Amino acid sequence: MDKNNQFGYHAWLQPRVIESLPGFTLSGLEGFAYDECKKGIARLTGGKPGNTNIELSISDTLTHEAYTITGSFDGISIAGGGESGLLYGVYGLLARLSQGQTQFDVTEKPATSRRILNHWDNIDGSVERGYSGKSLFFKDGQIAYDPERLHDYARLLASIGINQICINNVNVYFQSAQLITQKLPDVARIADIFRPFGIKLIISVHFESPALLGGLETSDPLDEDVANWWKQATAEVYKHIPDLAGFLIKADSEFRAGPMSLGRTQAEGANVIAKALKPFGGMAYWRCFVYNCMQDWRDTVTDRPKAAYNYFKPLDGDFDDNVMLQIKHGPSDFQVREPNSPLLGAMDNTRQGMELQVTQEYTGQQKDLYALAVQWEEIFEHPVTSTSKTRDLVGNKIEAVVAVANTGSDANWTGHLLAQANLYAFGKMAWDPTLTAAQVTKEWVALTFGTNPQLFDPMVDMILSSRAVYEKYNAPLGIGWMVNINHHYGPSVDGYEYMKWGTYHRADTKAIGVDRTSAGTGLTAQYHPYVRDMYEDKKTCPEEIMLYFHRLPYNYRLKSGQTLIQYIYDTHFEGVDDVKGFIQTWESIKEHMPIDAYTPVRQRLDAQLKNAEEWRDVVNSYFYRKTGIADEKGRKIY
Ligand code: GCV
Repeated sequence: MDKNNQFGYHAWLQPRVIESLPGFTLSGLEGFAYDECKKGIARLTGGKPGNTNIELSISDTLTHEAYTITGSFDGISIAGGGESGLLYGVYGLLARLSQGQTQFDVTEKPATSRRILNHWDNIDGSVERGYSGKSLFFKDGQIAYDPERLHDYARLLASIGINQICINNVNVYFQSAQLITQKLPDVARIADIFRPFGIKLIISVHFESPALLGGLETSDPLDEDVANWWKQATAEVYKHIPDLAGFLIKADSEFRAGPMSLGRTQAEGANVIAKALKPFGGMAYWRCFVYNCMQDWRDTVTDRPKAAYNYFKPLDGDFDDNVMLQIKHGPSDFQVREPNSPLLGAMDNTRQGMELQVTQEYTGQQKDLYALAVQWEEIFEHPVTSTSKTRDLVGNKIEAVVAVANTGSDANWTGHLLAQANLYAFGKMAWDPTLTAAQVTKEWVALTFGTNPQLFDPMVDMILSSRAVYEKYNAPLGIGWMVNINHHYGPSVDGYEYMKWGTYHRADTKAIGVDRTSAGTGLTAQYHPYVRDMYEDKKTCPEEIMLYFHRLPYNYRLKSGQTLIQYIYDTHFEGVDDVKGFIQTWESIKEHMPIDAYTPVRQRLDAQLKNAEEWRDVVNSYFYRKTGIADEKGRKIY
């Protein structure tokens, strides 16, 4: 089937003629936004003639990305602070028209100025932790893409406010390291596609590039030749891509080289690259996913979640002003439930961005339905300092919101059709972190499927409940990591237990969990006192995260009166029943959607059910065998 005809290709920009709309004319500033407006209006009206005028203009009183939309079907004005703002205003109007709005008095400006997607795409065309086909940018060691598809992709991203993308994996191997030396004209052509949409490129670079690409004896950041190599290479990059947003660097992390292996600090490592970027206004995005991935599992003192704070907090103030630390939202690694990273907001003199994952590495791999927006709402809600308002990322010193992309060559971009909702939610919530999961999910369903209440309400409820459902059949109460090793789909309770990765639940016959309070590993002490005290005490520690901070006996009574073991049994049975409920819901709304939307999702729900059953039986059997405690309800445990 032609990709453009398959449901899902247009995502939330569905070509759906809305009969109640008048015909429109356009006036004002001609250019890219004007053309996008024209195309969008044709998509929604089918080119209906009429005389409701839309006027486009630039307003000096607005900031570059801000916009206003005013008026009604008597006449509409869109004003942008700059070209990007005007374009966002156009997409903003089209989305509102799609949802039936008729009067406009809107002022919008993004809460964060950097809303970034990181692609973990390899030059061979594979995508690390990608569940939507192959890379959109690379194939067989070359830059290779479908220009029309990339153009459509750029439009999708711009329509939700994303303004930077990193095109290659943070795990940089030799060929992708060469992007900044050998392949610049090709990278520049990709930049050309994204530029009119207000999206700038980032390139992941190898920390040892001076040695690897430049033939130097060392990549020591304090070596003068190394500094010069970075300066020259970066200048060359900017000749080809003058508006490159910067470089992204994963160093001293999971077998990747970094400054530490050369006896230098993270700041010294980041600054040598930042200095090369500085004359061009580029940013060094420096990841903080630094931990010992060769831990002896017998070592009960080292605690991986403490690592990032331990490495970076003492360096506050040492980083150049064009270094942005990129900090994963939780101290572990994109688990279903984690506290916020204690490093977020902890440094007064260092620029910080928060990294999320739209790709569902540990959250169902786009086979299982999982509403990430629900989790992000909690993450944004949670205070990282005691003084700032929650959901005020900037007040909490978070200047950038980054997410690992969930898109690829699959016709519907995200593999699971409903995983489009996660990409949509990311852009919208990065723009406005005060939006709720319910708001963005409703918007996505309305834009993608329309507002027929017979479909709309059940679909919204199903999506919104999906995070809680996945959590029920996954690892309990925030303990995480009970996944199959390496590929991270499906259950393996002890899979990571006797490994080097620093991810242990330490379950025995009596209790489970790692004590991370002051009596244990002391992770709690890394948090602001307000947050520390909450986690420190079992009475105030939110129950859903209890096993992240406390070691509990299986007969520990939760607030519900249930014992921990019974909670594990009950939630795992419930999770499976809930997935059966998803299938019923999907069947009940089948007639209200196209068959090519219904069928692939139904297939994924069937796969999800099998996965949930596997989780239920593996987890319940594991704990039954460990404890010998029977299920109060007498259900079958293997
Ligand atoms: C890109 C986890 C993932 C890796 C990923 C790494 C990272 O460990 O499993 O695939 O590597 O995080 O974020 O750097």
